[in-house]
Amino acid sequence: MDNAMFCYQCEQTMGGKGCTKMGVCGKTPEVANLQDLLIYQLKGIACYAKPLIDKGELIDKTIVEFVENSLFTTLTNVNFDVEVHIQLLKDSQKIKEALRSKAPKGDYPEEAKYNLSATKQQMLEDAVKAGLMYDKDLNPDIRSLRHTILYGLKGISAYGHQARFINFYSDQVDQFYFRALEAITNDDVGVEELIRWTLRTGEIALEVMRVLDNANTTRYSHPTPHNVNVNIKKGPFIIVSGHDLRDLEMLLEQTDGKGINIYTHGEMLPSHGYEKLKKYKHLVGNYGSAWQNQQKEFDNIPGCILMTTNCLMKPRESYKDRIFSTGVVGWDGVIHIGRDENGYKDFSPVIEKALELGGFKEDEEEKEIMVGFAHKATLSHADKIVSAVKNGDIRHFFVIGGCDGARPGRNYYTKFAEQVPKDCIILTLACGKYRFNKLEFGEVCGLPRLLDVGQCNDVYSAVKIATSLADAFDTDVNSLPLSIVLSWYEQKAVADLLALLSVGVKNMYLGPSLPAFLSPNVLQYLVDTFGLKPISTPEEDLKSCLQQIV
Ligand code: SF4
Ligand code: SF3
Repeated sequence: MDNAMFCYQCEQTMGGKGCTKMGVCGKTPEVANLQDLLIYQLKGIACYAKPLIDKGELIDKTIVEFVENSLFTTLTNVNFDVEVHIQLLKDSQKIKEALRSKAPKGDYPEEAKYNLSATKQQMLEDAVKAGLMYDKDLNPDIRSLRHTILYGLKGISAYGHQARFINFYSDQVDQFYFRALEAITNDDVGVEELIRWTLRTGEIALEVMRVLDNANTTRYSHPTPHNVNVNIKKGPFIIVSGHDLRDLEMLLEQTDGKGINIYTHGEMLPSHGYEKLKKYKHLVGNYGSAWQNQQKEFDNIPGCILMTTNCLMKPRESYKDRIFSTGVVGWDGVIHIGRDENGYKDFSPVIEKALELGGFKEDEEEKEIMVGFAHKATLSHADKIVSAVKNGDIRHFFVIGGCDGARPGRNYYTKFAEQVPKDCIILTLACGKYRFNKLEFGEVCGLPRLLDVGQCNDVYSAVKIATSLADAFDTDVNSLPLSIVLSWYEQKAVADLLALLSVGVKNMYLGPSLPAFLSPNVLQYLVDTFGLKPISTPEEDLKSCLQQIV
């Protein structure tokens, strides 16, 4: 077995084409190939589930959960642990056999008929035929659309997983996993149908974000503006990264009164806006910046880190003994905190380690940034915003958001935000905000010029804000004085982009580079239909946004 692999699902893919020897993210060929085989198995499962769904059967939620978690496991920077993948593959075979025995007899694709081999070595040999590029003769546009849908599904699974953890889900989303996986396996589904499936993936992405918004706001109440200290405080601490608010809540409960400070990191920053999380006094602030700086920021720190969803990078030896994973996240040799059948997690190992490490020795002077401008908080100012736009006091809105990443070209987003004129408002979301969220933007018409809408899943909030403003102006989203400038890195951003396209948003800017999995024709379709533009320079793009006809 050689060490070949092929993965091009994220923005940092090698040479802008594909990782073939080792993932830039640290994914080994072994894990990459097992992930290919796992997706192959999920497709097989979907082929048996689809006719059952067509007959009106509801697929068992344990199977839905398995498919959702498996998709999420293969998302960039989530799980690098070989054993986890082997176990998922074994479980997939059991599920496949159970569905096969229930499904109507017929001619099913190879993905369905395949039976998992017994050993890891054999699995890796079988994985060759599950490779993304295995069928050399496949029409490149079909391949591109199939992969776009697959990556959109991975993003959806991340949000679905988060919502399901607090018992919120949607049957529509749950069925879509199977329907879409079947559609991208079915050779009878051609380019035009796949385009429809791609847009449908966007609709479902928006739906799962709506479910997650409902889950988070029901459980933790609607975010409200809140100042967050971004400097450190004396004492033992735990840094919580990722997106999962329930993990943070459990950790806050378990550390209450123990003299441990909790800091958010990366995408956990917006959690400070939720009433039922910010009530904990030991949620003291936000540490560091976006995911790609973690190896430097976690180096030798005298405290613990908990990674709840993504984005995990290869832990350095200097902190491998104090970083913990939970949920679907994993790395060989990193302690994983599991859950019991009720979803309860015991974070004692993290807490004990944090106390043992002792924490920071000194307080730093406080520096605050503001979060908490999700749809409810922002739209509570709708009247003011509408009249300020009508009076010409607010000229334009910019949504600058998405994933952060390591490429030097990403300072485009900092420069863009810096150059936004003073009579314009910036809405931001996801970890791309760390490119500029510690800069001073001041106010316009009594509102902060930088409004932090939330995590990447809060694209739902941005859509809600935009559509409500469009209603107030009696127009459509594309006629608002609003421009969207996206940065992408992993597959949740693919789901976000498809969600925005599915509601008809046009003329978005996308960077820092375009996805390698878009074929020239598929890209052209997106340009022609949606006016999607690659970013150029902040000056040029800003100029053309402001020239946009209102
Ligand atoms: Fe490469 Fe990204 Fe795939 Fe990792 S996830 S192997 S960096 S394309
Ligand atoms: Fe960031 Fe991974 Fe995508 Fe949720 S945490 S946006 S990159």
